[in-house]
Amino acid sequence: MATISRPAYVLSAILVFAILTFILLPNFNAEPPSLGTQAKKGRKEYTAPKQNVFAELTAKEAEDVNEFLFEDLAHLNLTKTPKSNRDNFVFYLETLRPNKTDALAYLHGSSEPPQRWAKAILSEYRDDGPYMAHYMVSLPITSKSKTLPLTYVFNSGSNAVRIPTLDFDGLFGVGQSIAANISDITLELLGAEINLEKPEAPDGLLCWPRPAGIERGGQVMWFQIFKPGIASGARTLLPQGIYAKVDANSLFAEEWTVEEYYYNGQLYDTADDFRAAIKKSDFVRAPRNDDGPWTATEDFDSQPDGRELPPPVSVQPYGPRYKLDRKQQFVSWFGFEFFITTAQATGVSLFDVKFKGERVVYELGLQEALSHYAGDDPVQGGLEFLDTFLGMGKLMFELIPGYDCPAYADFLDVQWHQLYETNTLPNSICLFEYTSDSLLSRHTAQYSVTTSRNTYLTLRSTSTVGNYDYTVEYIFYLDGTLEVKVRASGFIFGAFYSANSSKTEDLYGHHVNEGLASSMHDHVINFKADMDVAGTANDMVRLAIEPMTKSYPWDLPEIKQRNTMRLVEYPVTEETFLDWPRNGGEMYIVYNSEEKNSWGERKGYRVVPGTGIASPPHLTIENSTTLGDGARWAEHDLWVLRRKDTEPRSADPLNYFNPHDPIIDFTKMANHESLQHGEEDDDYDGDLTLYLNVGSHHVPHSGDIPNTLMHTSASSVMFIPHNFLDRDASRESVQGVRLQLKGNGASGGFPGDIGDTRPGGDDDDDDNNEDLKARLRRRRRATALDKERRPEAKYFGATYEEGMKLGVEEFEPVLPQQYRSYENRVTDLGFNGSAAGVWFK
Ligand SMILES: *[C@@H]1O[C@H](CO)[C@@H](O)[C@H](O)[C@H]1NC(C)=O
Ligand SMILES: *[C@@H]1O[C@H](CO)[C@@H](O)[C@H](O)[C@H]1NC(C)=O
Ligand SMILES: *[C@@H]1O[C@H](CO)[C@@H](O)[C@H](O)[C@H]1NC(C)=O
Ligand SMILES: *[C@@H]1O[C@H](CO)[C@@H](O)[C@H](O)[C@H]1NC(C)=O
Ligand SMILES: *[C@@H]1O[C@H](CO)[C@@H](O)[C@H](O)[C@H]1NC(C)=O
Ligand SMILES: *[C@@H]1O[C@H](CO)[C@@H](O)[C@H](O)[C@H]1NC(C)=O
Ligand SMILES: [Cu+2]
Repeated sequence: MATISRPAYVLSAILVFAILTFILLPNFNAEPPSLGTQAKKGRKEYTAPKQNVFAELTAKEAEDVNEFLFEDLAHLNLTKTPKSNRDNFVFYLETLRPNKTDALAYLHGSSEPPQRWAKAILSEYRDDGPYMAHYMVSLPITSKSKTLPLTYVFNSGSNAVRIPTLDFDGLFGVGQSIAANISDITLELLGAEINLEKPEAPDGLLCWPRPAGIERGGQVMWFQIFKPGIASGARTLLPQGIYAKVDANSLFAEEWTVEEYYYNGQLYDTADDFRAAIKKSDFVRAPRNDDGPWTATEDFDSQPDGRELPPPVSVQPYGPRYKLDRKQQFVSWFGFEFFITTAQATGVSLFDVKFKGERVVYELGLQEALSHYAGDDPVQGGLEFLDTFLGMGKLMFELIPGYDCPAYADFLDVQWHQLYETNTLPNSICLFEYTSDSLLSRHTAQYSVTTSRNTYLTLRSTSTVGNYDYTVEYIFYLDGTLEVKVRASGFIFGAFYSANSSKTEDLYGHHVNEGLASSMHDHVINFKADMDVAGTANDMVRLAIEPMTKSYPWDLPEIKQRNTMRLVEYPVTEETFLDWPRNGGEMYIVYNSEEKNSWGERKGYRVVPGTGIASPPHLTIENSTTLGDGARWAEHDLWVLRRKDTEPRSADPLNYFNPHDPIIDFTKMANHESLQHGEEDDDYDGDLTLYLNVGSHHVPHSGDIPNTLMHTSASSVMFIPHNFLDRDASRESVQGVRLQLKGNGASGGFPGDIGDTRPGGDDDDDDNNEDLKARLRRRRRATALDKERRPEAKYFGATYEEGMKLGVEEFEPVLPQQYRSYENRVTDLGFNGSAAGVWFK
């Protein structure tokens, strides 16, 4: 926790909690440790067909831009060593991704790569306070480079957002002062007092404000006392039930005053009123919420039957089947091809995702991760987080080989640039193939049985935002299906349980420990999917499955009317939301406007709730009091919009600060524009962008203690080929086996046998008859087989052979030697380095 320090001026929507463990990540220049198999080491170099025009800035580019800005924006008098937000400085740099038309002209045409631009976010002090201001700088830096205000990606009309404070430290000072001023009360009710010397001491107390403020011309904030937690940072399980409401309208934190206190369902105007009440005989104490073994994230000691053996794991003795260009971050796997890139706010995105040579999705990436709580206390009642504000990309820490991802996975480093430094997150994205325990297909016939393995490709990262670890993955299947999936784990943000039967805690969760209630909340995590199904000109339709009553001539005279069902197509003609239909009664399909498959059906991809606990959710709360217009995308499942270069994202991290007038207001994007194209008076080309949500309605129960589990928190959306090709694409790439049980006869031979009785037909040399000849060869073999009356196993795709050598590290990587980080820059939802800037001591 920060020490008490100078005043801070704080306005609306303030987050904070902090306790920052200082960094950092070691020795980035070290060779990545060798992971996985020998086979992987001997892999051939692979070069992407095109360069990655979406790639994050290199360290050199960032350095050049920093230098250039000092000259080009000399009037701002930028400093490398800011002392507060009164100084102007370059806060962070990242790639400004090229406009789609320019990128496509290069990727799918013969143009040169598009002009590369950096996006620079400066902390700028203006007359009415500090701002975060956005600029674009052309690359590479030469005498011709220029800096322009970056406004076109926002819809507020401005390139800047006012930051409500000069220095966030003041907040923490106030929290400490609150706790210190009522030490006698905290000792009496909680058995602890704040330790100003060592704020993180396990027997001390912490006091933070709830992130969202209450608007009242300025700022009112509720603070709550927490215990720090002993081992794993369990503090969000340790709210203490004493709250203080602070009038934070003054510029100077020293002038902030406590307006009232709240404990166990009672409000007290002053600390003395609170003291007096405690002394009365009718004072009712709530149970204490103390740390203890119950918050421990591991049980190292229990030995139930079976724990003496490790579980089965997956190995990859012959190396991967995908091709990876690490430099360009390009992947190719059984018809799928895509570029990977990252950003500090949003983590991993994919670009130009193709299947069998045709584009399916131009861009797929996280936009924002919202969690919104409800509760009958002043903190949980208004708690809400927008996690890109803290940095879903910046907080992507190193993955543990053998656990986060198979030991044989490829691991990629991520870089980001802030305050004139390049930070590297080692091994924070992994890529691997995995074979599911369940099949992709199987079929039993009279004399044969055939099975195909479901092997898929996963690209995974984990973002640790305060109490939660979010695992984000993109999964590719052999049939052309693409899935985006999010899982959450970690400590819930619990509510203090006051055991006051007349309070309404049961409305918001369950009692999960002596002094702790769970606190219901919605996780709504937004992704952009710029669909380009076989090209940019697309149509969205709802294909409904509807009951109907109809009379058929062939039914007469017995049946006059038959109750049955049918398909009805409803085109989506204007920008709108769609919610997942009840009973799965509609299919949402993106069709190409012209391209058809061989059967005359439009080439399409279906968008569908995927695997996980249930249909992905949208926000239950309507017109959220705290969110304003800051995250309207959360209110429905799926949105269909026109794609525009001026609307590249559904949200900006700085929406946190002015939710009632955000720099990206989604309502201005989803504004019912027509999606019809090819019309005379409109040059709209039919390019669609979808925004969709995953997440969960999280009602934590006793099984969320100590941590929420990934398997029950998972949710996903899938993109499934729908008449995209002429038949299932997985047949040509899948690995499996057919067992021929008995070769001859009317059915059940190898494909092509049936009805093909021409004897010796393979002496015909006509090339067109190659297929027939192959069938006959198979048939003769099958006949021979039949005579011997032995089943035959025939494999498609390669198989394992004898003589493999596997080291123990294929099963159990040598940890911690293979782990490069020695400290993680996890925050307890702290402001430092958030989109709002850094603290200055
Ligand atoms: C520019 O910055 C320097 C050093 O930070 C400071 O001494 C000087 O007063 C500043 N000038 C202006 C015009 O802000
Ligand atoms: C992208 O397109 C917008 C709108 O046409 C334009 O204002 C902007 O300058 C373009 N950006 C780049 C990087 O070319
Ligand atoms: C704590 O008490 C001191 C001394 O009375 C007072 O000046 C200060 O404002 C109090 N702090 C808060 C946050 O109320
Ligand atoms: C319990 O809470 C209710 C309102 O939430 C309050 O009126 C009542 O006084 C509380 N009871 C005690 C014993 O604090
Ligand atoms: C939310 O706002 C919309 C539009 O103003 C309104 O129609 C709806 O009734 C509101 N819902 C609630 C619960 O306030
Ligand atoms: C905040 O972040 C900056 C930049 O990374 C760092 O230098 C500073 O020490 C951090 N402050 C705290 C209180 O952790
Ligand atoms: Cu949750």
